[in-house]
Amino acid sequence: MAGAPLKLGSILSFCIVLYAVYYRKNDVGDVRLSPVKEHLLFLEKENRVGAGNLQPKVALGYGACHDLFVNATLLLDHRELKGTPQHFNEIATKEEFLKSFAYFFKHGAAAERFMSNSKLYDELIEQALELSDSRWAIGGNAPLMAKRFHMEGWKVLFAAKMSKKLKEYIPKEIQIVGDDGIEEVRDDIHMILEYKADEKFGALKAPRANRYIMHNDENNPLLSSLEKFGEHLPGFNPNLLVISGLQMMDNYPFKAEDGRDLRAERLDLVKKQILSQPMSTLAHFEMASYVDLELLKHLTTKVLPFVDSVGMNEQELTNLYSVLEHGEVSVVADSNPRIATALDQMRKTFLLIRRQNEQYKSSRKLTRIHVHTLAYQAIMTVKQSNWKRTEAAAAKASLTAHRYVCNSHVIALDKSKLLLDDSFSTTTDNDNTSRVFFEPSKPVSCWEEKIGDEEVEICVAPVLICTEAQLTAGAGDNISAAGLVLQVEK
Ligand SMILES: *[C@@H]1O[C@H](CO)[C@@H](O)[C@H](O)[C@H]1NC(C)=O
Ligand SMILES: *[C@@H]1O[C@H](CO)[C@@H](O)[C@H](O)[C@H]1NC(C)=O
Ligand SMILES: CC(=O)N[C@H]1CO[C@H](CO)[C@@H](O)[C@@H]1O
Repeated sequence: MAGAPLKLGSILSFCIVLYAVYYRKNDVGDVRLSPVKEHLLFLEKENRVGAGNLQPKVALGYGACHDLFVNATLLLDHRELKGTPQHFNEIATKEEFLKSFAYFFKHGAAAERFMSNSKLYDELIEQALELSDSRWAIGGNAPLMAKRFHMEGWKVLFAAKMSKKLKEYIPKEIQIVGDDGIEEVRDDIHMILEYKADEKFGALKAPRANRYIMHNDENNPLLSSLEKFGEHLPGFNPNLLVISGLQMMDNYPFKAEDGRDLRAERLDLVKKQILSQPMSTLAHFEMASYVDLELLKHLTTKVLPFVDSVGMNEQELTNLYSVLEHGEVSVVADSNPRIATALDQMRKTFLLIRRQNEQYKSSRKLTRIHVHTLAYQAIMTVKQSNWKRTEAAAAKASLTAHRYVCNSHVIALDKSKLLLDDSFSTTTDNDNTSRVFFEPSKPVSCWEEKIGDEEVEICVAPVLICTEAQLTAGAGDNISAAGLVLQVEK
């Protein structure tokens, strides 16, 4: 007789366990999502810029292109992939293309590659245009970041050679400099091959949504708008100068007939352009996906020592650190790194660039690093530097990441998830003092620490990851610009 209540008891506890499992899977996320959203929005609302005569000014170089967005797995046939996925610095054949795409797809890693075979490139564009959901948009770091600054109320100047047709994508208030306005320009086309999380390519499965970019540029590698930009900078007198688009020189050694290194010469002019700015103008460099070691080394001597700020994703951070520390390119890295790992790389990168600042006797020193990943935004700024509102900037970058990927201004909680645990280590050096508890009602965690001789502030904001990805390419431009918007005071 004693069996019955016991049975009822165990059924009851079984149900509780089931309920708990169900609850954890479906609702526990929601419990944190709502306060995280509310507080991120609160930080954004409390920190507006660009009103009235306090309109800050930004100038952005270099280049623009016409982006063709394509569904990667519809364009490419996995059955044509012979052999194993493999990485190539540049792509010359269809076989290399498939292997290279498969390599990054498998890792869910962002990539940007040059295709040296123009005939194949044009054929692929034709095939892409036959697919019903392919679409055109304006591309290039400078115009995308320019549009974002404009949306946020800034006055914007940017440098690019572009056709009249491409210029129609740019709001009229934005000033474009770069061509003479007489000669018609042929726009460079970039193909953006998109894929979603868990999409299949034959036997391969993408661990996260991402994109593989292919280009075959003619205008952009030469930074053909650089000189015209230089003519306009003194009159415009920006508060912020953004240097981007240099990845179009990747795998373009540009040797002149007499053996001169034309690419190094163009980069020397970039350096001169940064140095021509008064110290009151902050300079930001937007990293990208580089594979050419010679170009990367030029960047570490001709560009990075002379800027105040760098922005990048997790792949680009690992690559930059690897080049600075080991003189080696890192082709692919963890597409969803732990916070502790990313922060350690940020600290080391900071110290290495600081060493470059000294070696090249630069009057500017690195005072800001912004790293954006799928799961979080991390911004480090030097105390006593000119960067403001790091906490709000991280929040805004995080909201922008969600909005961009979901293609919606409204943050829908049923399309959001968090990939963070309830606490995280700030370093992989296990010293037990370094755990930060993640409080949903105060989602952006900020703290101060010392790196080398510098006091810095670090803020980490969780991203409400969009689970129904609409867009991935260009997210970095929106996110980096959104982070900068709040950090510059006119
Ligand atoms: C590409 O097309 C396939 C098949 O229609 C679809 O399942 C997938 O979601 C599409 N991917 C993207 C990124 O739109
Ligand atoms: C960290 O804490 C654990 C458990 O509290 C302890 O066993 C370990 O020795 C600590 N490590 C350090 C480096 O202090
Ligand atoms: C989500 C978001 O803010 N997207 C913006 C990214 O930037 C472009 C301009 O380049 C805007 O049109 C988008 O609305």
